[in-house]
This record gives sequence, C-alpha cells and structure tokens, in this order.
Amino acid sequence: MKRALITGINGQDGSYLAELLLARGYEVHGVVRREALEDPAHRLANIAHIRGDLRMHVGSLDNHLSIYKIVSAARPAECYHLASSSFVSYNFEDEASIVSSNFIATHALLSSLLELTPECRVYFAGSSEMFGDAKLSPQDEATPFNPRSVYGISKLAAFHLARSYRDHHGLFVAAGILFNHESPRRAHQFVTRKISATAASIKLGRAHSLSLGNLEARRDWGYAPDYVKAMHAMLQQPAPKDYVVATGMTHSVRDVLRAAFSAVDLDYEKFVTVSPEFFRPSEAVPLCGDARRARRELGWSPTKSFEDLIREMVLADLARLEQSR
Ligand code: GDR
Repeated sequence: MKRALITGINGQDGSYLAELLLARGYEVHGVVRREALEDPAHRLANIAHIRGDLRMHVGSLDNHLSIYKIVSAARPAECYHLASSSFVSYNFEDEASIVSSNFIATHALLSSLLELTPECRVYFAGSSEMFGDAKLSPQDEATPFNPRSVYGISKLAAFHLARSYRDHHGLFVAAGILFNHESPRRAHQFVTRKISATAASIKLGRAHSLSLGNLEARRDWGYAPDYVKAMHAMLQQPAPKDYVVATGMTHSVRDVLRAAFSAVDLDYEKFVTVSPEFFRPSEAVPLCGDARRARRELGWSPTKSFEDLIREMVLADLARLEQSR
C-alpha cells in the first residue's frame, strides 16, 4: 500500500486530494495543527466524513523538529505540500506569518524529506500569484514571474527552493502553478465563496447586502476537485517538472455575481455595494493560465464550466444554511 503525507489536509485541496488517494488505495497521513484538533467541528469539517480513514499527525510546519518527527513517523512515498497561508493579504501585520508558513515551512519539509526519505516524490503548491503583475497573458511555465504580494513573493521563493532541491539534491519535486480553484469547500474569505454564501443567505432572508472590492477584477477560476487530480498525476510522471493548471478562460467578479445570484433567482444589483476596504491593485494583463503542458503530458483537462461551478457552490451553501435553520 502506497503511503502519502498531505500537509494542509483539512483545507479545500487537501480534503479532495485525501478522498482521491483513499479511493486509489493509499494509506493517507495528514498534518494538522493542535488547535484544529481542539475545534474539529470548524477546522476539520472538510475531512469529517473520512476522518476515520486518515492517520493524523499533530504538528506545526514552521517548527523544523516537529515536521522532521512527522516525516520520520509517516515515511511517505509521496508528499503533497499544500499547507500555506493562502489569503493574498496586503496587510503589513500578516507578512511575517505568510513568509513563515509559505517559505520557512517549505524549507523544513523539503530538508526533512531529503534527509529521511530521499526517494519520496513531492508535490509543491505554487500559485499564479507568482506571475503577479505579469507582462504577458496567458501565462505558461516559461512566463517570467513578477510577484507583488508578499504571498506571491513567498510562494516564488519556496518554488525556487523546491526547484533547487530537485536540481541540486535529486529530490523528485514537481510544482504545480495553480490558478484559482474553487468549490463548496472554499474558505469564506475568498471572493467566490463570499459571494455564494451571501447569495444563499440573502435568498433565505438572513442577509441583505454584500460588500465587495473591484467587480471588474478578472481571474481564471477552475474546479478544485479537477486540480487535485493534476497534483496526483504530476507525481506519477517519469521525471519531475513544473505544470500550469488552469482553465484558460477568465471571468470577472461581476460574472461570479451574475452566476451566483441567478442560481437563486435574484438580481445582484439590488444587493451589492462596492467598498474600498476590499480593493487591491489590479493587474495590467489578466492572470490567465495556459495549461497545454498539463493537458499533453498529464492528460489533464477541466471538467466543469464556470457557471456550473458557481451554481454548485450557491446550492451547497443554500442546503447548508437550510439545515442549520
Ligand atoms: P486570489 O483569490 O487573491 O486570486 O487568490 P480571491 O478570491 O481572494 O480574489 C480574487 C479576485 O477577486 C477580487 N475581489 C475580492 N476578493 C476578495 N477576497 N474579497 C472581495 O470582497 C473582493 N472583491 C473583489 C480580488 O481583488 C481578486 O482580484 C487565490 C488564493 O487561493 C491563493 O491562495 C491562490 O494562490 C490564488 O488564488 C491562485
């Protein structure tokens, strides 16, 4: 039985990946923080339905000894490094913790894997935020990086570290450069979930307005369960590489609003206000991924349309809210 270790197992991607690996017969180990075990109803909600099938390790990823001990206990054949500070914050107060969880933790994990399980195949979660203020669109694996958020900068630093472990130490490290990917398990601070949850609340009369930033901001939004399939496929290749994973189509925040509110027969214009609090610098060229390498080499392709994705999120929020009446 193949053994896999997932950091960030309780997040959106970690939970879908754990399901996929269990279905393929893996023994699945996950890393969670102690606080998560103390508040499982909230923090482990995404994996509540499979928790009995998982082996959990409690630890803190930015503590080198802690991750070393977890790798030593789990001895994985594949390791998926998904844990990170994933919100693209421009707050000064958040910067140190973003660098710590995105860069220092990646160093602790890679160095522990190299020392203890050098044959382990590793997936590193890179991000389209590494392109940042890109000069060209669409972006592929050869597009120059130009990150502007501390999130993007720390992801890019960790990405270079992962490459150096591959090129100079011979560790099998594949990096996904994933564009935005969403699902009913998306955390609430991200714009699609903020919109889907509020549209559902408004439908039920439990909310009356929604405050957002730039409605014309565009993103390449895909379906998270598709994206974890690409992660797994990357580690089954003969040699490790970097892969862009994206749909190749962009939509605006306004398009998300239209799709979400029409799923519950409402007109978004009656409820939405724009607030400077949620504005971020906008991109000169859109972040839009060219995933031809993933299509060609991994046989990967997205399965769900943008409209179906947003509709699924809204209906899931509606069902959840109706249950909690
Ligand atoms: P992003 O996702 O920053 O692209 O990072 P997010 O959903 O936060 O923003 C998407 C776009 O929507 C605009 N926007 C708003 N965003 C939020 N969160 N809240 C608002 O009210 C709002 N109004 C407009 C944003 O400016 C942006 O243009 C996600 C994360 O998952 C990262 O971890 C990941 O690396 C990248 O996707 C790929």
